[in-house]
Amino acid sequence: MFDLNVKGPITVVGHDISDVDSVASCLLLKKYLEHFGFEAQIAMFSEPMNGTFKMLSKMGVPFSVGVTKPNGDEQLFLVDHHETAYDLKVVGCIDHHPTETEYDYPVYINRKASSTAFMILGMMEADGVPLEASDHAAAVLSVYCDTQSLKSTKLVKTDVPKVQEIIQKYRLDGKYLYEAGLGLNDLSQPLEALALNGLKVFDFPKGTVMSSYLQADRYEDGFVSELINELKMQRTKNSAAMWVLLLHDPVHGNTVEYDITDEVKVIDHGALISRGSNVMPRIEKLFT
Ligand SMILES: [Mn+2]
Repeated sequence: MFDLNVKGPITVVGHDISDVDSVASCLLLKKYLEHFGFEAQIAMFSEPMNGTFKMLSKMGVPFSVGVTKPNGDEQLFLVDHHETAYDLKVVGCIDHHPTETEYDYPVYINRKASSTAFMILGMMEADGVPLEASDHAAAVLSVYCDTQSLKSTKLVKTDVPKVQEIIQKYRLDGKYLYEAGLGLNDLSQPLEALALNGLKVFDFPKGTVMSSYLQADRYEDGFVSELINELKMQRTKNSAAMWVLLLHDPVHGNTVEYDITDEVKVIDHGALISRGSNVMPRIEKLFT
């Protein structure tokens, strides 16, 4: 185990708007610290990212914690980030976003890894901490979520055989891992919730533009027309000049854009594109 000289409780914390990797890292590190006799608790200083607890629970890792304000005397152990926005003492950090800056925390581990939780799982194994199926499930889910289902350049390729071995050994749901990792929406949710997914409001000089998006691997025609009708209504209700809907398909690599005004203009991009860099600059010009 790393050399940690701390008295009193240690507060393990992920980054703000915690994602699956942050929460999984908290769970694993807490267990690790407790195994070696430390008192540890998990804190969350801001709401987690939408769906984080739900995804973990679907993988057999039921956990949730409420948002609290720091009281000032916490001793923080940062996971999945290396700098805290809070004015609190930091006693340790384990992260996978390597930086040029060196931090003088008593424990500072920051190297390339498929996910922070997967790195902590490896440390636990190496140090003989007893592990359960749920620890493996949390770590593997965090890899999928952090690497867009093993596709992004963040993936450390040598981790893949071990990830696959864990999936087989613990009979994890590979299909769910894949969908969760790509951030695919569950299209059986109520239409209004789907219509407002990823909502952003842009106040341009010549009018307000609202935008939402979905991610799925297929969209039925009937579903798309119902969705557009809902958004026509939402546009009127919110007095927006335009509603930009993006239907992303990360599996086949395509985005279809619907520019909804009194008419609907459809643009099939033929590639997976980004709202921030590919769509909004063009829309902004129309309303400036
Ligand atoms: Mn991460």
